[in-house]
Amino acid sequence: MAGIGRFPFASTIIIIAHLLLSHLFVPATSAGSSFVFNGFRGSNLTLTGSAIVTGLGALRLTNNSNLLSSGYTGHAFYPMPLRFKEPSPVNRTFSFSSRFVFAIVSEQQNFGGCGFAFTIAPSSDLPTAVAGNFMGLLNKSTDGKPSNHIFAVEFDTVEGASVKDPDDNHVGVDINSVTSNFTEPAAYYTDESTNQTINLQSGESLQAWIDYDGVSGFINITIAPLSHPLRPHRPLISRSLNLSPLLQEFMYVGFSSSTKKVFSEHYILGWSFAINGDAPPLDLSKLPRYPKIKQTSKTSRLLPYTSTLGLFLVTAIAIASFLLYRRWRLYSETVEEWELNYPHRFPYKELYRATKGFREKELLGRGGFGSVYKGVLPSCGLEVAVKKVTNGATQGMREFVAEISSLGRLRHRNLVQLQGWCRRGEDLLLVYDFMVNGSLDTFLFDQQKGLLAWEVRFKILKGIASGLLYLHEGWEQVVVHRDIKASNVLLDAEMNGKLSDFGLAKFYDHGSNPQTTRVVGTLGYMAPELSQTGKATTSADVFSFGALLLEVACGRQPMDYKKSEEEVMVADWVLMCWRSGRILNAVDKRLGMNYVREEAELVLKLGILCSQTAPQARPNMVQVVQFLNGDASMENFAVESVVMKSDCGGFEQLALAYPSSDRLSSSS
Ligand SMILES: *[C@@H]1O[C@H](CO)[C@@H](O)[C@H](O)[C@H]1NC(C)=O
Ligand SMILES: *[C@@H]1O[C@H](CO)[C@@H](O)[C@H](O)[C@H]1NC(C)=O
Ligand SMILES: *[C@@H]1O[C@H](CO)[C@@H](O)[C@H](O)[C@H]1NC(C)=O
Ligand SMILES: *[C@@H]1O[C@H](CO)[C@@H](O)[C@H](O)[C@H]1NC(C)=O
Ligand SMILES: *[C@@H]1O[C@H](CO)[C@@H](O)[C@H](O)[C@H]1NC(C)=O
Ligand SMILES: *[C@@H]1O[C@H](CO)[C@@H](O)[C@H](O)[C@H]1NC(C)=O
Ligand SMILES: *[C@@H]1O[C@H](CO)[C@@H](O)[C@H](O)[C@H]1NC(C)=O
Ligand SMILES: *[C@H]1O[C@@H](CO)[C@H](O)[C@@H](O)[C@@H]1NC(C)=O
Repeated sequence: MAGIGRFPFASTIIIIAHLLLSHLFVPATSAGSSFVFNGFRGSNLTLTGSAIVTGLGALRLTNNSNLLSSGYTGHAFYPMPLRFKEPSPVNRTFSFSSRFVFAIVSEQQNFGGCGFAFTIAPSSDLPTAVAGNFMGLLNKSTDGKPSNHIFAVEFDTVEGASVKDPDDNHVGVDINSVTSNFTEPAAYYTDESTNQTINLQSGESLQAWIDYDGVSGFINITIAPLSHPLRPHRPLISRSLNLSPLLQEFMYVGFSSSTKKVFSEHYILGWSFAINGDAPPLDLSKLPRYPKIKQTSKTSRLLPYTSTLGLFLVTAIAIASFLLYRRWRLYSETVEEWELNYPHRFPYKELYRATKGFREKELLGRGGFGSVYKGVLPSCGLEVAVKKVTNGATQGMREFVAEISSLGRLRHRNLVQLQGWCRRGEDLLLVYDFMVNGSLDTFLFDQQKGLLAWEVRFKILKGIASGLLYLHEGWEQVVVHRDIKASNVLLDAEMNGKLSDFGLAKFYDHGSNPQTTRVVGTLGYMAPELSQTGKATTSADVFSFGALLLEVACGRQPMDYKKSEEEVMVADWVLMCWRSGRILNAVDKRLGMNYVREEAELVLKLGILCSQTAPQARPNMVQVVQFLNGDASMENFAVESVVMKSDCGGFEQLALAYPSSDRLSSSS
């Protein structure tokens, strides 16, 4: 389009010059020297052989009938002869130009017969011509004779050895013979040097341009698919050719076609022609339709393709559905109605994305209640820890979600903030603020982390005490933590201690089988009365906090079987030191002298008080916080009054020891 539009002036001049030349040097040609058919409905072509005009207006030269093994021929000629030459004695040959759209629909792709030819012949009837390779143009005895006066441009789809065809998909120029004077494999040039192969019998519509210059004796033949409606710049065939001996003054122009053994339908859909001028353009939008696919025969022909294609499609669909299903599985969650009543609910998809699909790489740790993954919430970029609690039962989930979502309202600087929750089947996902410095136990026992200074330890303990006080006293409900231990104390960037996992222990109870109610907590932190009553109380939390106090001051776990017998239980050992008047011997040796004596003494003594066997003998969290802050004195407590399980003969006899604990004095 651009090429045409760019030089409208130049092309106008060329056209005018062309017209002038035609009229100056060429006498008026016979009537009908130019015509155009955009479809053939109601046309006046001379049809012979198997040629018909279909109901839709397509010119069908041959059908795919296989009744006659010798094949069929079909001819269609413009009804009137056209003058191709000046009358004798000048004899000058005229130029001609033709364009047409054709389609070859074969029963078997790449195996059709036999092609068709644009034909200029002395007669519109070729009764003695035969089918097959003779293309309905000639017969064996006439082939090659100059007396034929037959010119054809063949679109050949059969490699006829007898006629020296180069291949079964070529365009050739025939002069008085079906043995072509020159041929080219069917193709079109997309630019000056690049050609694109065309399959003549693909069943697709193809356009052809044939231009002969009678003055220079030059022929150009061009073909292109209809999807490329502009004539390619470079013709497929561009040769000098003297047609003057062949052409007579009056000749018929049309098409000839033949089939043999294998059958093709040869369609001409539109055609224009001009003597001494450019063939009028075809209105491609008006071209008739034709049956592209032969329902019965084509299915079998296409069977190998369709089955491959089908297999491919089925595979593709299967893969796609699998991916969709997997994606659905990954994200799916059946949100029950009740869940929507509780605040802080996260969509599973968001948590899945946040943790990169709960990747092992994002795993922060595994604990009694499940696995913890690091994540970044895609919606706000907040760093979070996602705890995945697999309970194995959905019962009790509702109560727990009720509790957990209300716990989301708890706010204290020494509690790890619960951002939200999500239930997915039997899994419960809890979203917490991410704590950069991890858990306290790693600082106490991981050598690589370096020594935790006393001030930091003391600050952490005071913080956890105040967080626990908030849980016990500071809220509308009493929240018992039930699993206070160093690994549940997390540290933020400023090394502030924050209690995590509050409320989880209770959930675990809810979900567990009622018949086998188990005592939750961690050995060494668990108050002795728990094994009897199984009841979680604030004083049990105080016991655990006592164990934490001792753990942090002594830098060792509450129970350590690697130690000598009297040192296995840290509380027993600290009490022993206290009773012998050298309580500071129990302080973490790694600290050397780098600790505050009064604070260390306070922590150790308070740890002992909290570790007493009788729950009522332990201070409550209000008192613990007061002691730690120096707001109250512990002087009322005497080492003599402390009774621990060791005083009554070890862990196993705990149950027996318990009733005798009533001799303990109350802390207040
Ligand atoms: C095909 O053409 C031949 C010759 O005109 C005719 O005898 C035959 O019935 C046609 N077959 C079909 C299927 O149209
Ligand atoms: C059809 O062609 C015949 C000659 O074969 C001619 O006599 C007749 O006038 C033509 N009819 C039309 C409508 O062109
Ligand atoms: C033109 O053709 C006729 C016969 O078709 C021939 O007799 C005559 O010599 C030719 N004229 C020229 C100039 O070739
Ligand atoms: C071939 O065509 C010529 C002329 O059209 C005819 O005389 C001859 O009988 C034909 N031969 C055969 C074998 O059909
Ligand atoms: C098309 O290009 C190929 C190489 O690119 C060449 O072998 C072939 O002959 C060309 N066909 C035509 C018709 O020019
Ligand atoms: C044939 O094509 C060439 C360019 O490839 C062009 O120069 C020439 O004019 C064309 N001749 C005809 C008769 O269209
Ligand atoms: C705690 O985390 C912060 C931030 O990542 C870091 O700068 C600091 O060194 C950490 N503290 C310790 C004791 O590792
Ligand atoms: C094609 O052209 C005609 C006339 O130009 C010759 O007489 C033939 O011999 C020629 N045929 C071939 C196959 O080149």
